[in-house]
Amino acid sequence: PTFEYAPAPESRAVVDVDSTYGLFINGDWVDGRGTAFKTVNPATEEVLADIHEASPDDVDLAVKAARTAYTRVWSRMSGADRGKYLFRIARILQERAREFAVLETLDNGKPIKETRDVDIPLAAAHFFYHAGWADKLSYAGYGPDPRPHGVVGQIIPWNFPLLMLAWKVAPALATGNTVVLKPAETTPLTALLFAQVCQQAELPPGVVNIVTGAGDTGQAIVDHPGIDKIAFTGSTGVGKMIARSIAGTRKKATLELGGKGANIVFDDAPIDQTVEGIVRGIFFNQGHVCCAGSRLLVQETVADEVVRRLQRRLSTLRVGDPLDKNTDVGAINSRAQLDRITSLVDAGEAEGAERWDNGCALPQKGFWFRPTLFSGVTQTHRIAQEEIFGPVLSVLTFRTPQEAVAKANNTPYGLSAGIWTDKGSRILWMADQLKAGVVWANTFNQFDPTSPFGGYKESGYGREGGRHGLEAYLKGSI
Ligand code: TXE
Repeated sequence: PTFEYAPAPESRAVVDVDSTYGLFINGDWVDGRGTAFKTVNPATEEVLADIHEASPDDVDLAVKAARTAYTRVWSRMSGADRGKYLFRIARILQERAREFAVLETLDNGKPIKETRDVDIPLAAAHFFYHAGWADKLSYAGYGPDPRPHGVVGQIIPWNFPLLMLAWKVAPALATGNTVVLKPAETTPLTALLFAQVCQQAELPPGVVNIVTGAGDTGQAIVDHPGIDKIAFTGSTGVGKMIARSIAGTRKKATLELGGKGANIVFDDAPIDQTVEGIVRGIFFNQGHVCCAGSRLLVQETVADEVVRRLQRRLSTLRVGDPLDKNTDVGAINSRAQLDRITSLVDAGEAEGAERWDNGCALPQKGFWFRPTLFSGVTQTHRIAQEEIFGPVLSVLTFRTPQEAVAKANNTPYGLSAGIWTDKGSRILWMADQLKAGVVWANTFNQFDPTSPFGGYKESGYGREGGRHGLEAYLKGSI
């Protein structure tokens, strides 16, 4: 079918979504032998396409193709030549950016202004950045002959489908590994479009293989004896299962798991800029962000003022058609995720926190949740401890920097934090004390391929991005 959207004449575009997609193995499309499933547009509940499921035998085929490509072609190629392919892929992503942005918005539900300005340009940037590394690994402290792991199994989530693919595929290829990648079952389309990009770039067959399916397909990748390393982004629960599955094997792993980031606001912070940062921290991408600032820790003296201004600002957020370029908050990615958000929000109310939402009208069809704020939250509330992964902010207060640090660190997670203050020395002290893989100062949710990203504690281990991210794809590392 052909999907048309026309929220405004100037943003009119057409994307063809094939009615059925197979698996991309050894440079070709093959039929999956599992049970086919459908991917839907979460904003309308319309079926976008039928997707083949990869059975364990299909995964085996993909791993074998990746192994052959690794031994015969990719690991023998010079870094400079590998880099040329990555540059080519990066340029094609830029050329086809509009097509990717529309498809991502259709399949994921996130606003087009985010796919247009963040997801797709950053995905291309990751390929450009890693293309530059491909012929410079020996100068980066990895010795004269840096050795890749071999075949890498990559399992990615649905919140940034193409971007998570780029975070995984670009460093793997730059360092000479080959890949079997599984996109999330609710957002497979841009990964499948990326397979076309691999063909267009004339990437040697088998270097990138894309298999679709849900947890069973993921588990088949994890368990396959031909896989040398797993790179996973997803829930802490599945991350733990993967760690258990590969324990005692030779397989390496990097795990990027959940988070419960604290956005810490001191009374000397510039208030307008801070309110914008808090909003960006939690309502960007409907809060489907592992490093979201889902807990606001605000100094008691300014707490009422900050909450008042936040409520005023949240009332201006435009929730609705993700393809409308003025939309700020799009659809929740799936019914299952909507149910998870709803049940945690209900728990917040039941435990005594005060719930407020912006009261906006929501579309009749699709999966939606109003921007929501909880005040009167205490540290033991579930909404202060568990990842909601939706547009919901929990507000807690503190008096001293020491108390802020103690509260910020008081969750099982350790992925992100933000500090808002005019005082440089306080930023340095806090950044040192916070158990978080990324700490932003007077900003939030800034991403760049040059910076390593990853967590502590139950947020996982290993880094992606920057020089540190390359290490995970070379022997001698985790
Ligand atoms: O995650 P899953 P779900 C968190 C967030 C969210 C919750 C549940 O809190 O509410 O997880 O989301 C594949 N072996 N995050 O259920 O199941 C699955 O097919 C191998 C945080 O969607 O972890 C998908 O490709 N793979 C997060 C990927 O794992 C398996 C992003 C993630 O899905 C598998 C997403 C198995 N046994 C959710 N079971 C982040 N860190 O950004 C599932 N998968």
